[in-house]
Amino acid sequence: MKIRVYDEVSGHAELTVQEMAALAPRLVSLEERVPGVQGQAFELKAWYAAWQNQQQHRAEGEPARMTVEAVDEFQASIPWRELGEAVFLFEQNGESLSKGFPIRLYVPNGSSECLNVKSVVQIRFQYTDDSSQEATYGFKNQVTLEELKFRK
Ligand SMILES: Nc1nc2c(c(=O)[nH]1)N[C@H]1C(S)=C(S)[C@@H](COP(=O)(O)O)O[C@H]1N2
Ligand SMILES: [Mo]
Repeated sequence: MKIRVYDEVSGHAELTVQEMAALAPRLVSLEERVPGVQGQAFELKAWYAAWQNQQQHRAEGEPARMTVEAVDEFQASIPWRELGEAVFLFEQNGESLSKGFPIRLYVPNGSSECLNVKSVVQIRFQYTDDSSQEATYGFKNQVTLEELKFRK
């Protein structure tokens, strides 16, 4: 299963877990960031920098937000400033994830545990979005009862 990476400046790519992890300058033990949860992870921001370095067209500044989407269409859109300690978990006990495959985002000290998106298959780096907006999460295209009332 591949992970699609979209970048408003650099374009997009499809990477396997192994390809993603290989780009990371170093791996971290998840326990260091998320007490009680074991596994191998890589830091989002260091990964992003390494990935940008490979690109022909590089962004001039940092992204304003990152939006990730999962296999089950759960998604989270998170301001860059909230992602300082964010990591992607990709391996536990030397094996690919049994819960959260292919990779799982963890946002330590983020505004909500709900941002720890499992089974991420798409990552989007946005530069033009409003970074002052709060983080949001939930199922894509979920229609609230209130909205239904107004739909014809
Ligand atoms: N793909 C996916 N990731 C998800 C969710 C989900 O429904 N789908 N739920 C989120 C919410 S609301 C919470 S509180 C945490 C729960 O994490 P846990 O299953 O490890 O307890 O996962 C988050 N990640
Ligand atoms: Mo949640």
